[in-house]
Amino acid sequence: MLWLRQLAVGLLGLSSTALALSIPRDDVVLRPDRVRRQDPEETRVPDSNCPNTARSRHCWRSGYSIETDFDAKSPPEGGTVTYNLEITNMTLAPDGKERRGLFINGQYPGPTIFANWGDDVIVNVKNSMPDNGTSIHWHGIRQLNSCQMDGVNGITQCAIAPNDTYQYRFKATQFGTSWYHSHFSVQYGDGVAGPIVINGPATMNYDEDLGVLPLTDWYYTPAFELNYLFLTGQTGPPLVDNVLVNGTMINADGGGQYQRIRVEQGKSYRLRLINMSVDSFFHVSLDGHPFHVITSDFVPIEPFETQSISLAIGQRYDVVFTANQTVDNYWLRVNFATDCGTEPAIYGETENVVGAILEYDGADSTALPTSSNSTAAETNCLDEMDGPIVPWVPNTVPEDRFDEMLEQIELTVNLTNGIHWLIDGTAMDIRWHNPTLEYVLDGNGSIPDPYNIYDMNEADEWYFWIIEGDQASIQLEHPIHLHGHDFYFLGAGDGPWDGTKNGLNFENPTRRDTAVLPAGGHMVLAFPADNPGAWLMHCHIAWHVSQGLSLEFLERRDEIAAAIGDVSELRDGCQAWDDYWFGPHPYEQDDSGL
Ligand SMILES: *[C@@H]1O[C@H](CO)[C@@H](O)[C@H](O)[C@H]1NC(C)=O
Ligand SMILES: *[C@@H]1O[C@H](CO)[C@@H](O)[C@H](O)[C@H]1NC(C)=O
Ligand SMILES: *[C@@H]1O[C@H](CO)[C@@H](O)[C@H](O)[C@H]1NC(C)=O
Ligand SMILES: *[C@@H]1O[C@H](CO)[C@@H](O)[C@H](O)[C@H]1NC(C)=O
Ligand SMILES: *[C@@H]1O[C@H](CO)[C@@H](O)[C@H](O)[C@H]1NC(C)=O
Ligand SMILES: *[C@@H]1O[C@H](CO)[C@@H](O)[C@H](O)[C@H]1NC(C)=O
Ligand SMILES: *[C@@H]1O[C@H](CO)[C@@H](O)[C@H](O)[C@H]1NC(C)=O
Ligand SMILES: *[C@@H]1O[C@H](CO)[C@@H](O)[C@H](O)[C@H]1NC(C)=O
Ligand SMILES: *[C@@H]1O[C@H](CO)[C@@H](O)[C@H](O)[C@H]1NC(C)=O
Ligand SMILES: [Cu+2]
Repeated sequence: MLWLRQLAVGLLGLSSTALALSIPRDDVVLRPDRVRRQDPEETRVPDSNCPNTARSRHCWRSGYSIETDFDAKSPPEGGTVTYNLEITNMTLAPDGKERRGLFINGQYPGPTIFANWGDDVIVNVKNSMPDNGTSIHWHGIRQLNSCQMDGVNGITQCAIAPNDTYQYRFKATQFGTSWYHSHFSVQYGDGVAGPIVINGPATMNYDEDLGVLPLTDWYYTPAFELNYLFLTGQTGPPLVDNVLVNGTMINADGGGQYQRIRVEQGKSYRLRLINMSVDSFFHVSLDGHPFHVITSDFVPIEPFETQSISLAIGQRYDVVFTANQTVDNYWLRVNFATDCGTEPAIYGETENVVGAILEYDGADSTALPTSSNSTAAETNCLDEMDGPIVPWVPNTVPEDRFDEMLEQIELTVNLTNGIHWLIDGTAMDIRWHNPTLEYVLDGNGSIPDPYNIYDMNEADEWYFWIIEGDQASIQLEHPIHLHGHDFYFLGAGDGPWDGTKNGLNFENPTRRDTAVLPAGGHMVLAFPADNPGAWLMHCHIAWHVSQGLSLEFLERRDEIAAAIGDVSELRDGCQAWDDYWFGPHPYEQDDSGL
């Protein structure tokens, strides 16, 4: 009905633009009245025979729809999609300036992996780099009973040796937008990353899907070099040279080019924003076009409207907007969050806009936009605050388990001999040839202390975690990402937790896989032990995870072998890695390994 209201306003104002654009459309927002939320029975029944079209995006197919709780119910039977990714050491110039990097299939970002909800996804990853191992993590993919496919070297597999191929097989149990990236030290900062799109239903209608718009901070110096200087305390966090939007941007000397996103006046579009940064927060806005936000990470949410959206590293938001302005070019602005990072040097001194160009059909396709910002540039490094992030399919976290199942995790930093982040006193430090899963499969209980293991042994029990940063030393926000689960985000705040449940939300809290731990503050997370495996939780600032900021949840250790089944890929991969690592490798591990 929202659209009808807009139509009425347009007609009353007799605005010619509004008239021209008023395509009749039922229910732009599928369920604007939150009242229905009070009837959980009604809203939870999946539609049966309802095709997914531009006017019925909430449908999927028989028995599955946006109302399906994808954690509780198996996904629809799907097909199989196969991709081959080959990582090579080569030179590219995404913003017009050449740099050596480690790129997938000769491009940056790597190819987008497309699948449908319920599909089996097979990805063959070949390591054609002469001098590094690798492993590819599928960010946000739940990997239900397939922990050996999570792609974390030293935890779920050995690093993939040069010339070796690892075959990843997993099911797309959720739908939406995500990305994949290397988990071999800071390698993804050198280019080993790409988008993932899993088609499924949506909480709002739109005419067309524009696809992914990954945002990346870009350094002209290789990430391994920058990381070493920071790790050893010789420099602070490296300064960003540029920001790439969908793998392209202009540079300070005028070379390179903007991504142009072409739209037709009157149509509505879905755009998938992904923060693939190493160390940068962004705020994204589109001049003259407010966003309706429809997902956070892989979780569909009640749509809310905003002029600007904040993305921490690893986070994704899918937005819908309507091309209802006059035919022209408009800036899509990517503002750097200067509160927790330094703006790329070139943009401080010039008037260049960091972002991309929305180009209407019929507009001058060589001109730059002259549009002005619809909102002031935000500079904070906090999670999105402009709208309530309310999952579409409601869930309740059992408050009565809180007191018994609560565990506190203390984050501190040690600045003697370089920089090390400590989790309950220990910086993470894994070995690429001894993954946690191998210890588990071998029944070897002597997992080293710096693997930072937190056991979760009781099947389907809810576990509650308070992560608290030492106030004296930690003046930075950390985007915390969990593998193997979406967590329920019960709350966060400045300073230490006050020891009470006041202010914590147990009733349909935000559910996602990445959230921000405020500087020197705390956050409270919960999730049930419903996926046996070894699951990494880490800060997604690549430098920080390299400096030890991570831990592992070892979930239902005794059930893992039976749950995950075939581990031949893991075993063969470890054999190949051992041959390489105890043979010809030129470099040593000098960080946490992740
Ligand atoms: C364009 O659409 C947005 C919602 O997407 C709405 O807020 C705005 O009023 C519309 N503008 C016109 C001129 O119709
Ligand atoms: C990439 O090539 C450069 C230059 O030959 C070399 O120094 C570097 O070690 C290589 N990196 C990897 C990961 O193979
Ligand atoms: C990976 O390759 C980079 C060069 O591209 C090098 O600096 C680094 O030391 C290598 N790391 C390992 C452990 O091979
Ligand atoms: C990888 O294969 C190439 C070509 O066969 C060979 O030259 C190179 O030595 C191999 N690298 C390793 C580490 O085995
Ligand atoms: C991003 O780039 C890819 C590959 O070039 C392209 O298919 C896609 O449409 C682009 N995304 C947008 C939003 O323009
Ligand atoms: C990406 O995440 C980083 C760190 O969380 C954040 O500083 C940056 O602003 C984010 N980028 C965008 C486009 O949101
Ligand atoms: C545009 O951005 C500038 C600088 O952030 C700000 O002063 C101005 O108020 C913004 N315009 C609107 C309409 O918010
Ligand atoms: C900090 O690191 C130094 C050097 O590695 C070590 O001697 C010291 O015990 C550490 N302090 C803490 C509190 O862990
Ligand atoms: C268990 O792992 C440790 C560390 O890798 C190793 O030294 C030990 O031999 C292993 N024990 C068994 C029984 O395999
Ligand atoms: Cu961090």
